[in-house]
Amino acid sequence: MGFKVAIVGATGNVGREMLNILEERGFPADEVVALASRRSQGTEVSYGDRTLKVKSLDTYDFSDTDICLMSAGGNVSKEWSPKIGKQGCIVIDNSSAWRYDADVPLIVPEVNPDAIAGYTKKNIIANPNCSTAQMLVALKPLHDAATIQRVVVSTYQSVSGAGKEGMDELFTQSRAVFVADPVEAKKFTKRIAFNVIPHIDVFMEDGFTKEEWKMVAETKKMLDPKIKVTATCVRVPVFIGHSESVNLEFEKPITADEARDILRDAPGCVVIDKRENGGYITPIESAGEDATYISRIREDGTVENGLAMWIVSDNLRKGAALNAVQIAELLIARGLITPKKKAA
Ligand code: 11C
Repeated sequence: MGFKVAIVGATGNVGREMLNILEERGFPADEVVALASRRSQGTEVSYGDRTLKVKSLDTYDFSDTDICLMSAGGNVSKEWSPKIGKQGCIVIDNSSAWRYDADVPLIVPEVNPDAIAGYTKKNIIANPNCSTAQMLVALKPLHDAATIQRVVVSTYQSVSGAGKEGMDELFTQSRAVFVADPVEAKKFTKRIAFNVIPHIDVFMEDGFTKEEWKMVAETKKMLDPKIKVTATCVRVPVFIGHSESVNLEFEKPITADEARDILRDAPGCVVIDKRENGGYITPIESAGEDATYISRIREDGTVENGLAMWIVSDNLRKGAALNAVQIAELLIARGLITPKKKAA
């Protein structure tokens, strides 16, 4: 007997990718239910070779559902995740609504799998921000080897991080530029086509943005509260795949060769690092892939025990949907969940 899984936000970029990934990985689901707001009720989404009709979240009863993968934004999650959790269904939430709650584990399975046991307080598990998830997949094995003290990261984030509207805006603006139509900015604060925007999410009082703050807070919660992190998050005209330029300062010496060897053996990591033309990853190549790619690993002599590197991953997969499905797989692997419906 398999699990009953609900996807909330099934019509969005991440919801659709969740359906793809459940199917691709042969997740042991007997039934998958696609849910969204009343507005999307009746819309069709694909789950492998099946077509699912989207049902309304408002009227759905979760009492016989085992796992809810939620990707419908913070407000929906704040309202619904506790109600769903109280019905005995474990919520794996992709929004930022619960990530910083001490009673909710924030999990990247390659980084802090043991923290998952804490989910029982609220029946909610949080999925990190895409930029943090991919960075920590690469940083965890290096931290274990030489103890990271400080991280300086600049991101190059694709428009799909801002949802389907973000992708549509890049497409529409690019077309408008080519046909000399007026270029309108709606989703982003400035034109994104043939431009970059150093602003993601809202501004905080200290001048950093919330996206930058998330990278700090989530690294501390999942990897090590002692690590100092400073981030600059930038939106770039790329459809899928977030890239990051990362400078690390370690407590102990570590060479670029040692880091490369460690990352080659690390779960979820693929090293592509030839010091020649094209010997590195770009976001286009990461789209549709599960790995976190690491390139341009080099010693940074401006600080003691410094390394610089380039980290790229598909933000909709490892940054969101894949990580959520991996969390569900971790629950099963650790025997923390069994299907509510037993075989007849
Ligand atoms: C972006 N990282 O690229 C954001 C999207 O906190 O889950 C995900 C926001 C979040 O715009």
